[in-house]
Amino acid sequence: MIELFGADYSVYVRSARLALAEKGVAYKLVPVDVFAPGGPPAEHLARQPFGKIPALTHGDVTLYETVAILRYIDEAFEGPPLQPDDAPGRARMTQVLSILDTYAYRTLVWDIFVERVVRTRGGAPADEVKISSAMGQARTIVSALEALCEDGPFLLGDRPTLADCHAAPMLALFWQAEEGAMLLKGAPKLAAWLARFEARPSFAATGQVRGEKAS
Ligand SMILES: N[C@@H](CCC(=O)N[C@@H](CS)C(=O)NCC(=O)O)C(=O)O
Repeated sequence: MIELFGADYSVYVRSARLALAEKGVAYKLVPVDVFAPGGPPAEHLARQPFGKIPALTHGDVTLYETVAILRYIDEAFEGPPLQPDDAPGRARMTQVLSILDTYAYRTLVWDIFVERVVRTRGGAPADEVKISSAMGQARTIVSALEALCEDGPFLLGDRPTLADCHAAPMLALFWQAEEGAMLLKGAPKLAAWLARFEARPSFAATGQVRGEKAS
């Protein structure tokens, strides 16, 4: 049995859950709250020394870092392949995963979604300077992903890949912010892909609690 350690509000945990759902692999989500007062629990730091979620165990295999987990899910289990067959396709998928990790998560989720949507839910004002400073990078991310987006129905063509699983949780949150909705209006292929992917059963089955902690 796979155990996935994390929280249902986490973007990165949702990426792994989407891959498991698309693959049709059963797993148990074991709650870990890395934002708990006092920090991540010691037993989680033994699995993930940086104190992030998710981590995964499967028999003797323990993994952390979401992209490694995504590849393991695809390669260790039966089910529809979630990586392209050819070298250019795999490289393109890796390029998208890298863009998401390196540029998109912090900017789209923390600097824009958390500031505009989560923080203001509690009545606090958004940090407008942080949001405006993130907009240049957000524009670049959206236009880069729009340029890489195939005609569909999936991000990289005719079947879902790990790129869909990793991109959808981040972009779905970003879309909830007015800045995200505005930038996605200028990226029609990406917006249409996101709407289609959000309608998939895997997306509904991995729904996040829209709480204070959404990240
Ligand atoms: N490089 C890590 C990043 C994971 C990550 O940042 N997860 C967030 C939740 S979505 C987290 O654990 N944040 C806790 C913190 O930053 O203290 C991965 O790929 O798994």
